[in-house]
This record gives sequence, C-alpha cells and structure tokens, in this order.
Amino acid sequence: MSRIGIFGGSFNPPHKAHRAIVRAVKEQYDLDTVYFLPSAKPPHKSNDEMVSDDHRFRMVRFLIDSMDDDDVKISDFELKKGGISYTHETLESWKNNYPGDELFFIMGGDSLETFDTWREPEKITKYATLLVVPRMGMSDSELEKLCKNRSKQFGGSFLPVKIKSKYSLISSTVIRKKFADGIDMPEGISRRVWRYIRLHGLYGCELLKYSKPPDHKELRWCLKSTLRPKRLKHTIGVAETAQMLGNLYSNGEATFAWRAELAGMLHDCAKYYSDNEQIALCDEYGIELTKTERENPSLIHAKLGAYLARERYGVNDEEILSAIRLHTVGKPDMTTLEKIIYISDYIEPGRDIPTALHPLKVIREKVRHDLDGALIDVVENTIEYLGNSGRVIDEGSLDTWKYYSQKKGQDYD
Ligand code: DGI
Ligand code: FE
Ligand code: FE
Repeated sequence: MSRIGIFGGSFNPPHKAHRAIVRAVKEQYDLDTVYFLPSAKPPHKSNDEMVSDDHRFRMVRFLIDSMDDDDVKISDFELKKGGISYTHETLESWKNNYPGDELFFIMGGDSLETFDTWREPEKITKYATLLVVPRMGMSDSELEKLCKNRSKQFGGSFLPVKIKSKYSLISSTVIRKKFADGIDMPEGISRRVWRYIRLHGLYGCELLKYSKPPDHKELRWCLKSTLRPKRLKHTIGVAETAQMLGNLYSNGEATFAWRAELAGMLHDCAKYYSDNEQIALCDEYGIELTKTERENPSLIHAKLGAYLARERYGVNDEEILSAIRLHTVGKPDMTTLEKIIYISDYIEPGRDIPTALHPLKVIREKVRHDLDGALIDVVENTIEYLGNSGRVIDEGSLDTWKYYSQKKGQDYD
C-alpha cells in the first residue's frame, strides 16, 4: 500500500513555502509520493487575481522541477474536470481509481479553522488522514490542540505538520500584493517561477521584454522558465547543431554561426503553450492561421515562435525570424540559415528516429558536405512519417518537398 500525500490549492502562485510543506510532510509522515493538486479556476467568478489554469499548472511544475525529487508530482485531476471540485469528491474518485493508496490530504491551518464550512467534512476524513500545516504565528501546542478538537468533531485523524517558522510568513496573497505594489522579486518566490511570472506579466508585475536579444545565459534562464526540461534539452541540441553548421557554411560571415545558434535557441520558444492557448494568442496578436494550422495546432508554434522572438526577445533580424517561422514545414528556395534550422531541428543529437527512411546517422554525415541533400532527406522522412501516421501533410511541407526533389533531379541531369 502506497502512502500518498495530496496537496490541494490554487497555487496562485506556487512558492517556496509550498515546497517546504511538501518536504516536511514527506519526511514526517514517511510518504511515498506527494501530488500537488491545483484547483481549477471557478467559472463565472469574479476572481480576477486568479491566473489561468495553464499558467498555474506550469508554475507548479517549475516549482516541482526545482525540488529535484521524482516522488513529488502534479495531478491535473481537478484542472481537467474544470469548475469547482469538492475535496470529498476528488478523494472519493482517487480512492476508486487507486484503492491501494492510503491518502493523506495536506491542508493549511487557515482551512482547518473553516473546515466545518467544507462540503461533507466527514467524507473527507473517511477517505484521508488530514495533515495540518500551521498558519502564521500558530504555536506547536495551539496546532496540536486544534488537531485534537477537529478529530473529536469530525472523526478521522488530523495530524500536525512541523514546519520552520520562516515559511509560515510566505503566502500567495502576500506575494501577489507585493507584485502589485511593484516589488520586483518578492521573498518566497523561486527563480524559475519568478521569471515565468515576469515573462507573462502576471499579477500586475512589469512585463519582462527585451529590446535586443539577451545574452546567452539570460536567454537560457528565460527558456528554462518556460520550456519543460526535455524541450530545453532539445532546444540546446538544435542550437549547438545550428552553430556547428553555421561555422561550416558561414561563407565568411563573421556572425553567421552566432545567428544560427540564436535561431536554434528560439525555434521552439512558443512550444510550451497548449494548443488552445496558441490559437488564442495568434488571434489576439493578429497572426493569421490557415485552416490546416487550426486543425493541426502542432504546426502553429513556428509562426507564434517567430512572433515571440521579435516581441519578447527583441530579435529584429528578419532571416532569424523566418528561420524560426519555417522550421516545421520549410518552403521552396530557403536561405542557408533557414535550411540549417530546419535540418538541425531534425538531426540534433537528442533525436532518435529508428525507423526513418533515411537513417539519422546518414543525414548527420551528409549535412557536412551536402546541405540540400540532407534537407531533402529530412523532408522525405517527415512526409513519410506523417503519411504513415495518417496525418494531414501541410501544403508548406509538400511545396518544400516538390521544390527540392525537383532540384535534386535537375542536379543529377
Ligand atoms: O517542434 P519539434 O517537435 O521539435 O518539431 P517540428 O517543429 O518539426 O514539428 C512539430 C510537429 O509538427 C510534429 O508533431 C510534426 C508536425 N508536422 C511537421 N510537418 C507537418 C506536421 N504536421 C502536419 N500535420 N503536417 C505537416 O506537414
Ligand atoms: Fe518545432
Ligand atoms: Fe524543435
């Protein structure tokens, strides 16, 4: 039987005290896994301070990443369900789905004081042991007394969590207020979450935007605060491959490899947004989408990425922007830089496509002396893969394929 901790909350935003609470309960109650369980934004409620479900979900994941503990996870159960979820319902479904789990529900001391107003408190205590975190200024003995009283009142067991007092001073409400008051980096916010908030101008803080591309270290931080670790690794692989090819094909242009690297770093910068967010952002920013793109939203991040590269990261170099825009489907007659990004995306060292028509090993070798040859291999692989998986092939991909396969034919004449 696994001992599972469930930490429900709005996490608006998540902060270091949440992290400390999870560490404390895990250790004090010997839990196998703890889940953050963000609640969905209530519909039609005038809670303007609550940022979107997507934003909160991502911020919680960044907080979890910073814990470096595989036994701390996130559950999107309530977000997926949408609207108001009652704790007793969530715990009941959890129990039904995982009858072998012994549940521990983590709650703040504040919630404990209003526990009698919760729906079906007796059901909650039936399904889970309640782990109670002290609120600001509450002594250990006060907490214990409260827990005992609540156990008497509702049955079940309420157990106290001991936590270092400095953490009880941190709260999402205080952090939001500090952001609104113009404090740049409120105490208690982790670095990745802070940067995420700044890059999206959440909680009324000043939007972080660059008027020219930030230096490498800074850019890495921005990407680390938006992309998942796997996507970041892929991004760095693409940037390094693009830089290597940039050196090979610089044609004497001193900054060419650097430009290729920057395009590689930014090529998937919009990819962390969900499909619906990408569509909504394009509509908001006036970026036109084709019918194929609306039906296959995995194509959109290229266009949206080029937009963000300009607006958020201060890139004015049109060729870098078009390389980002074209990296997914390409186009006929691309420039060297555009080809480099298109190919690097496919051949970076982290990619492994064992069943490809043209093996990656071959393309990685070919690209060093025959850029167009490598390009056509990538296009053919992509088209074959999409065909095999029954996906719609974008007109852009087809045009690219037609153009370069014809060109290849001519070269052989
Ligand atoms: O963003 P990456 O995963 O690094 O790679 P990508 O930008 O080349 O491709 C993103 C997705 O787009 C991937 O799932 C494959 C898909 N894709 C590429 N070309 C086409 C395509 N999907 C459709 N429907 N049609 C295309 O022509
Ligand atoms: Fe991509
Ligand atoms: Fe990519």
